Amino acid sequence: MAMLTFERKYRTRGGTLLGGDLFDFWIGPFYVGFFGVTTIFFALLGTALCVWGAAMGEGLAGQTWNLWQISIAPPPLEYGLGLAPMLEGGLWQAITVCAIGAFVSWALRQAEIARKLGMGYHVPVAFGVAILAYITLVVVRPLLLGAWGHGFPYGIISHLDWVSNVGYQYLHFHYNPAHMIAVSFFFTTTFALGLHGSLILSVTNPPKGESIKTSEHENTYFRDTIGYSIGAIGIHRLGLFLALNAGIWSAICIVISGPFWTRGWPEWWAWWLNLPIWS
Ligand code: 07D
Ligand code: U10
Repeated sequence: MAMLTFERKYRTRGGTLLGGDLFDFWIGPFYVGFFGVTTIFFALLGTALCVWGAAMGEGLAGQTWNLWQISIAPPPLEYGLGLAPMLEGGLWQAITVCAIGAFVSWALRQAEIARKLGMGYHVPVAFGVAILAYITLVVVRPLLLGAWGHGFPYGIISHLDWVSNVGYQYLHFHYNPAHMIAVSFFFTTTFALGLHGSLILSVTNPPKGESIKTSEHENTYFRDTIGYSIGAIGIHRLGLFLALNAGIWSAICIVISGPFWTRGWPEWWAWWLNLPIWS
């Protein structure tokens, strides 16, 4: 079915999660929906607050329009879990609300589109894991530590400084076992997509005059090379599994740093040296 014919066929009302027929229409190629409107609302408001903060001097070294230096900092730790004045972290709190509002709206819009198309919810679930990692950083961990000041600052260089500082607070973050697992999953994800992308291009993009190859070729290629092929649907299951675990273990690695482990991460491995088998 040609794309336009297909769109005409599926572009019917219904399947919305909230608001019924309200905003249940398309503008050009974009589905609007109730959550499309809330996405735009939160994204515009949050961006405007960032620009306002930059104008009011929330930079790394005072007022700046240098994109690298602009930074909206969370409140000082003294404010604990309370609301802070606008220019002392209140802005960061408002922007965090907008960011979560926009991300969650986006996920719900993905879910509505999936419902309209009669598809599974895999995409919004996957994006939900990214949102989970973000919320762990700026809501769950600060709540557990007792101050919004434990959130990371919204700036390009400043959030890198935060990662470095928080990392060294635990002496050597590479020794965080959950960080190890998260990193292993990130690397394995790129490995799997590298294999999959190259395999698909190698069979579907033949030189002029040659025919496209089949899934038999794909399976045989990997059986010949490593003795096993996971299959066409299998590689996508594996890819989703690896990618979701990368985000989940990232969230775990940061939420245990502080709330559940306060010493240096290298020290955590003392359990290994303390095993009775060595004595
Ligand atoms: C959080 C993103 C969610 C995104 C959402 C949507 C928009 C819209 C619009 C552009 C989870 C965003 C959308 C904004 C934009 C337009 C149009 C995804 C998230 C909702 N580390 N480390 C990680 C590595 C070290 C430290 C994670 C590697 C050092 C700390 C990952 C190395 C020390 C924290 C990771 C390394 C240290 C981390 C990040 C190597 C510092 C965290 C990925 C090779 C001295 C953070 C949950 C992530 C974390 C984190 C990788 C080194 C400290 C596993 C490869 C040793 C403090 N590190 N790290 O979270 O876990 O993805 O966050 O050395 O807080 Mg680390
Ligand atoms: C493609 C395709 C397509 C196909 C295809 C294929 C591409 C068209 C047609 C081809 C694809 C395939 C054949 C599949 C390819 C496979 C992959 C890409 C990889 C798959 C990988 C996985 C499934 C798993 C990946 C797992 C990961 C990333 C996590 C790994 C985690 C770790 C290594 C842990 C790291 C952390 C550590 C070490 C610290 C952790 C510490 C703790 C948890 C504490 C506890 C620790 C201990 C108890 C350790 C104690 C140690 C001990 C006991 C050691 C003992 C040692 C001894 C020697 C005895 O396109 O379609 O179809 O076919």
